[in-house]
Amino acid sequence: MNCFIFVFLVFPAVFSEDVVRLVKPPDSVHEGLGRVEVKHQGTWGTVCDDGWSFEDASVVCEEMGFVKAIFQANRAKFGQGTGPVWLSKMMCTGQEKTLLDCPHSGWGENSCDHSRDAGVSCLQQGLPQILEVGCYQDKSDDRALNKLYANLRSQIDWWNMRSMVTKCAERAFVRGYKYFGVQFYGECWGDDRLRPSYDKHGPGKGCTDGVGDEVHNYVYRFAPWRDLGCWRDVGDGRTMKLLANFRQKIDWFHLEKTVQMCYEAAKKANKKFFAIQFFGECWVSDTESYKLHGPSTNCWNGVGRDYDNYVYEVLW
Ligand SMILES: [Ca+2]
Repeated sequence: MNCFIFVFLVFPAVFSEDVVRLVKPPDSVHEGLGRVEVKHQGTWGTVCDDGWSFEDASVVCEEMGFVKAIFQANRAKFGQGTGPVWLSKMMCTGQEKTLLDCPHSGWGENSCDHSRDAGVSCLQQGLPQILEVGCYQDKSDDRALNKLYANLRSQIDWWNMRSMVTKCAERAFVRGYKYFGVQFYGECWGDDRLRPSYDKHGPGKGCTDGVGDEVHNYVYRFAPWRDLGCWRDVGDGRTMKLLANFRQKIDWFHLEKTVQMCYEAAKKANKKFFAIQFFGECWVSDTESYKLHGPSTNCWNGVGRDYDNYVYEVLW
């Protein structure tokens, strides 16, 4: 009896609480993208794209636990919802804890319909390291990378063109692309093949500041490893196994080349983790044994010193 009364009294309060959710389009394989919906007076409804800005999208992405917003979506890009269009003219500063803390035109106070439902695309996790591949020619009738996955030409920052690389990278990453190119200063070209033929028309000279011109892609790829940081090792009872020694090949101006060589050796040996110690030694393990003696602060950028492992995980 008591229990029945408890349920009866408490649940209406829970149901009437305002909350926010993301509704994925049915064909989407990614998390962190969808139509924004809010529940008010127990009924789910949508948000109008009138005044829908990057700051508004940022608040939604952060309250949903994602790293950051990639872009705000207008015009029901992620599908039309049903029920009331609850909110419009959102005016978040980007600092709010939830979309519900942002000023707006009033609950249900708008003349929008669902063709203007707002959405967001969020970055789920930090980007892997972005490696430069180089500048390559493209042809409009035979594309080197097969998909124009974002056209950001209206958002080019001409004083900071390299910022386009990050914008294209975020959008490539959520699509699962391993390679992408920045063309015509603001076009993001990608490819769903594991090893696309980005070089089919040969290298070119039409790139500046990390981006390509009308007929060039500045091509990038995501590093096939994840950075796991610096860990202490001891001379007696090693935490990993020495697989290869690249100390004779160290390029002191490009230590990332050692990371690349060790990655390739680890991949060939079918090892899950690899580490650079003493600037040029390549150590590997199948388990998280590298954690045994705890973290260290004694590494250089990406490589360990004499008794430290800078550890990476092989992703693919
Ligand atoms: Ca706004």
